[in-house]
Amino acid sequence: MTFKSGFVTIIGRPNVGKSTLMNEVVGQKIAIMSDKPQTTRNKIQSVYTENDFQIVFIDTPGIHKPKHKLGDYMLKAAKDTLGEVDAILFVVDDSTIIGPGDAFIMEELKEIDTPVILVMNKIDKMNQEQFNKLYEAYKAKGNFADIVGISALERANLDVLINKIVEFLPVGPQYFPADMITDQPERLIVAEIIREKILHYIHEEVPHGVAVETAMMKKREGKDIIDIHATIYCEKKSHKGIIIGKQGRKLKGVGKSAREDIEKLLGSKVYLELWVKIKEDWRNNQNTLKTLGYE
Ligand code: GDP
Ligand code: K
Ligand code: MG
Repeated sequence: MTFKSGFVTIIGRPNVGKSTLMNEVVGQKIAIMSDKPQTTRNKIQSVYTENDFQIVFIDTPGIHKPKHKLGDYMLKAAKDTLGEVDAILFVVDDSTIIGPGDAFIMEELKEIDTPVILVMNKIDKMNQEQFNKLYEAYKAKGNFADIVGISALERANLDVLINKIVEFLPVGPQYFPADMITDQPERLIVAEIIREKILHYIHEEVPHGVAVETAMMKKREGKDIIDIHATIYCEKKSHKGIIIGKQGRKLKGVGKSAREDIEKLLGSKVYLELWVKIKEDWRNNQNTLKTLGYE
C-alpha cells in the first residue's frame, strides 16, 4: 500500500466557514468559530489520518486589508503558507455574487502554482439555481483544479472533499501519529475557547481588542479536577466594565460556557477562574503580541 501525505491550507474571506470546516473534518474544536470576522488570529494546524493517507490542514486568519500590526501579522500568516503546500482550499460562502473580497483573493492566487480547490460552503443555505449560478461564475473567473459544494456545518459532502484533496497529495510519510489531531498546545486552545465565548457574549468593538492568556493550568492533587486561571486583556477601562457586566453577570456567562467546552476538550472536570486586566494598545505592542503567541 502506498501512503500519501501532505499539507493543505484553508483560505477565504472572514466568516465563510474555514474554522468550522477544519473542526468538522477532524471532529474536534481546534479553531474557535464565531459569526464575527477576525476570529482566527493564528495559523493553526490540524491533522486528519486514514489508513492510507494523512492530511495536515492549516487554518489561517481571513485575508483582508490590515489596519494594525496584528492585522499585518494575520495577512502575512495567511499568504506565507500558499506557496509551500500541496493544495489550497479556497472557501467561499452563499453570497449571491463574487464580491470584491473574493476577487482580491483570486488575484493573489494567480501568482501561485499550487492547485486550488474551490470549496463552495454553506450549500444548506442555497437552492440549486443559486448554486449553479455561483458555480458557473467562479468557473468562468478562476482557474480551479476542482470545485466542490459542501456544508461544513451539516457535514455534507465532506467525504467528497477529502477524496479530492487526497488526489493532490504526493506519496509521503505519516508525519504525525494517527491519534494526533493538532499541534496547538492545550493552554492555547483553552485561551482561544474563552476568547470565542467573549466574541459570542459581548458585542460591538470590545472583543476585537481582547486577548486571553492561560496563566495557570494544573491538575488538583488527588482529585479529578483541573484548575485553570486565565487572564482576559482588554484595551480600556470601559471595556473592562462591559466584559464583567452588571454584578459580574457577563463574565460569569463567559466562564460557564467556556468551562463546559474546556471540560469536553480535556475530558475532565474543570475549575475556571477568569481575571480581566487592562493593557492599553496591546495590538500595536510587538512584545505583548509575542507573549500572547502572535509571532
Ligand atoms: P471563518 O471566519 O471562515 O473561520 O468562519 P467560521 O468557521 O468562524 O464560521 C463563520 C460562521 O459561519 C459561523 O457562525 C458558522 O457557524 C457559520 N457556518 C460555517 N459553515 C457553515 C455552513 O456550512 N452552513 C451554515 N449555514 N453556516 C455555516
Ligand atoms: K469567523
Ligand atoms: Mg476562522
